[in-house]
Amino acid sequence: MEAVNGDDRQRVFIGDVQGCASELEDLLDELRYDPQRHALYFCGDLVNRGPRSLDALRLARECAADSVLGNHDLHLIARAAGVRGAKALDTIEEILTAPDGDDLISWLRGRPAVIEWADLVLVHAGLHPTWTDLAAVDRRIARGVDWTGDPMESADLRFATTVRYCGPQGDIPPRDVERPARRETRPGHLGSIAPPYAPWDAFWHGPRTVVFGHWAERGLVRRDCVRGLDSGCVWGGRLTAWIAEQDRFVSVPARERYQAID
Ligand SMILES: [Mn+2]
Repeated sequence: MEAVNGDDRQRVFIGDVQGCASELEDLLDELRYDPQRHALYFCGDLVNRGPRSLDALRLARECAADSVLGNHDLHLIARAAGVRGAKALDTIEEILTAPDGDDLISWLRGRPAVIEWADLVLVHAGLHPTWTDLAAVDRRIARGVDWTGDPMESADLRFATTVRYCGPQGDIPPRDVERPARRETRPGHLGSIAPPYAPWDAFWHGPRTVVFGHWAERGLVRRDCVRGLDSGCVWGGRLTAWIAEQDRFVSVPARERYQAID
């Protein structure tokens, strides 16, 4: 196996956990997770909507995993900072009151928006078509985000953690542009949005492979230089891992449908 950054462990990427810690335990069992052999990376959104967000965060830390920031992680950080109120489907109160809550939230706050290797890029939602120097983007985010305010005020961070469709210059479709209805989206299907808009990865041409999550309605994505891992565990789908060195998906079913798709 080729050594990556002096580390010969296999890189295992895990899709959106969203508090589904039981399924994360099942998935680690299924992978025969071994910290000597596997380096774990999460696609972001470790927390919220699912039943065990606190345990999901603790387990990620026990595994010495890394993660990129997701929109739900940012929501937790903003709630902890007192700049946002609770949303109806939030399941993160237990983190805000836990004895190790501050420590877990400050760990999350230190996660980057993008992690990159010579052959791969990890981001929660997607990459802006005009981003060429990702390290510079990440530095700009790290410098620019005011963590005492709402981190979503950073346009770069908002894009990386929320984009689904965009135009060739990264413009987000106006609200009145028709998007494919959920019932019309199928796993792996790109969606029939009107040009110039398209799923963000239509503008990604490699050569590196981008690993992302965030888009449960679209489901698993396996295209040239793109791997999408959000298979909707919290919605009653599956929790999916992708082993980079084997180009192999491993997944386990949700034990329950924790949230109904509206
Ligand atoms: Mn998300």
